[in-house]
Amino acid sequence: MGDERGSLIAVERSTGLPFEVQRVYFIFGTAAGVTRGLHAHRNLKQWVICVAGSLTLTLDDGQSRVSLELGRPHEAIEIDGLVWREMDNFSSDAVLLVLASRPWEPDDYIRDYAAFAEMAAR
Ligand code: T46
Repeated sequence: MGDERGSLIAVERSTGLPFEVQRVYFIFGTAAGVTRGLHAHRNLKQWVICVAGSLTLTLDDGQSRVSLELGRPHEAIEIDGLVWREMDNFSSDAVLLVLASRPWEPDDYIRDYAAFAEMAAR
């Protein structure tokens, strides 16, 4: 919804968001060379939107891995189900906006790749 003043992007159920948002967070100021994520979730749906800068998001469902170059604020990546995620190659101006279906629940994280792979194989 851009005009001569700049751009505005709205996200709501009617534009395709498939869950009720219970939490919003954003990631910025990540130093060069840092890898974030390195975990999966048991019960969480998320939309991730790179609203500024760029980064690489790698998703792994236990069968295959795909690396996505994020850098377009009008695109959202949905992460749903048992998916291992890693983020790296952050540009210094990168801002990642995340809309989440659940409050922050530390017990929902699976931080051990072998445990994740075993769960994903079931
Ligand atoms: C994910 C990827 C895309 C909170 O206190 N509340 C929150 O809602 C979150 C997300 C984090 N935190 C605390 C926990 C840690 O002390 O913030 C610190 C950094 O979190 P974390 O190391 O989990 O950040 P990332 O970038 O590795 O992962 C995050 C999300 O945690 C995760 O759910 O899918 O971004």
